Amino acid sequence: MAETHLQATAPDRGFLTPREDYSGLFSWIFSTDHKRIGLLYFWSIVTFFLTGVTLGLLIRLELFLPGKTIVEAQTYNAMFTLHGVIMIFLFIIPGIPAAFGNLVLPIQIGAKDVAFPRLNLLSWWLYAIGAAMALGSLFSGGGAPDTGWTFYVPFSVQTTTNVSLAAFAVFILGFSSILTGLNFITTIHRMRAPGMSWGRLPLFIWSLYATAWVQVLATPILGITLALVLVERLLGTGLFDPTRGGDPIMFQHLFWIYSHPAVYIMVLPGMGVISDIIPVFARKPAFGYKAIAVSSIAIAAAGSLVWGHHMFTSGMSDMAVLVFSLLTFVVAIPSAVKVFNWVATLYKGSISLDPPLLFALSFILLFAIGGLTGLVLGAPATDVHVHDTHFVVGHFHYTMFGGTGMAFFAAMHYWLPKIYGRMYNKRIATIAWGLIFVGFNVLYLSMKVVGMQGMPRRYYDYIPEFTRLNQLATVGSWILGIGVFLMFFNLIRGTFRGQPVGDNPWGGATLEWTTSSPPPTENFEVDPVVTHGPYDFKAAGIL
Ligand code: HEM
Ligand SMILES: [Cu+2]
Repeated sequence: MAETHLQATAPDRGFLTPREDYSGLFSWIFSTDHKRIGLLYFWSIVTFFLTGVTLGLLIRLELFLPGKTIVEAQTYNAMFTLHGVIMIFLFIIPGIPAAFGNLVLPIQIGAKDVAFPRLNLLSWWLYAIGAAMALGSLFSGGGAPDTGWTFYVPFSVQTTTNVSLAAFAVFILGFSSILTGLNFITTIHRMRAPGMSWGRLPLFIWSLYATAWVQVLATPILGITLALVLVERLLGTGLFDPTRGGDPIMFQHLFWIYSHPAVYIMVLPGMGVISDIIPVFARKPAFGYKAIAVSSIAIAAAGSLVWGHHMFTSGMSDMAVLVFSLLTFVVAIPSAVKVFNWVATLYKGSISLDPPLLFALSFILLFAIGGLTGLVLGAPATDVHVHDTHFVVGHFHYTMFGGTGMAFFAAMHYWLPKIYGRMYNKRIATIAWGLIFVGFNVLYLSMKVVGMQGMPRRYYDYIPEFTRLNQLATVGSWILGIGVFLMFFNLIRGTFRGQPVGDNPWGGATLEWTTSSPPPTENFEVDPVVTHGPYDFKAAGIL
């Protein structure tokens, strides 16, 4: 179907055409156009993601055999710390909201830009500065941080490595996240086009809205917590030191009060992407629009109350363990509501298996596996067995990479043709998807099994009995790695040389498909008036 919409001539370059006030690089890093800022985010996030992937491949290479394979233990500790910090704070948290939220949110609601364009640019600058500091922590001070991305005390206070700079970097990155959230909340409230009622918001916008509230309310807690670690390191305040009346468990509470909700900052926008993509490729209105929209808010609210499930083995009262476990299971309900509604949307749909849908379907399957293994961790009795093993590493890669990562890939295959006006090679995209899907499961399923057998995480070495499964995982990481690099190669080639596409290559009914590809600087030639819902293909004249 899509090919029939392709146009023969090269696209008008829209907002990508350099403007007069600045030229070259400056026309990007000083731009207040939300689409340019979105692309700045996108390409910087992709760069960090590929760096993180390379580190992941190196971690797996070291674990190919017991004992030393390629690096010393201290280097290994630095590698998984940097891998975690990059993947969490530089890729998965800002990934979808900052890159794709900026690219499409204003267009989807019919606005010319976000509410505070300069603040938006500041957010990106803070992201870039924070990222530079995080990378700088490798080469300065007492050497690369070795605490893992969670910065647990007392180790993070005692280690002589450069934790202070890394913690400060995360503090700065938090500001970036908060400013993006504030901008989106205001934009969604104040800038919708005539006719764009709350009941007509695309589900991606609903998910960004729920996410933005978590960003604004929860991120300051992380900032304060890491600032306290910094103060403790510099001044020895003793807040977390029991010999001075402090409490290391308090750090864990504070850290997870942010970092569990952060899981929803990561995954809700991903769910929004999936909710937008499935109706388009099933050529059916979203089943249960209201339930999907409300479940985003329910997940954000309930998900903010479950942080204690990270601390079942840290020493909490039995009553606290019981309550946190129960609440954890409650979050499964709105998550399942979404999955059921996606599947119901696909049911009897006229399905085209284009690359965005392939990634969306992988999201559903892999995220479901991640969620179900999450219940194993949410039940205290089974958590005691697998806590801090590779089972946990398998679980969170299934949710974060299998979930949000796949949604990020789905989003870029869905929206980049709109932004650049050109299409990548769909066959190569499908092959890359296949490699990613197979490699992913070989890698992380092996980790889960070896974790259940008792292999702890964050360990440099292991007993010979675990060798087979570790080798299998490492081979999986190669397949996955090849798939990832092939995917980006194809995408980059497509943005420069791909076939020009028309305004609406997929046949979507949301507003971004009514403007040209690439969109003009102010998004629409004629201010849009919204007359139908986001998945009403009939009213949009597409079906
Ligand atoms: C090719 C891709 C990847 C590979 C091969 C890989 C591999 C690994 C391995 C082996 C570990 C375990 C280290 C340990 O606990 O001993 C790990 C940890 C981790 N990974 Fe990945 N990973 C990949 C992608 C990702 C992605 C996309 C994300 C985020 C969405 C991610 C987030 C994390 C985090 C947060 C940790 C924990 C680090 C820590 O314990 O401090 N990884 N990864
Ligand atoms: Cu959690």
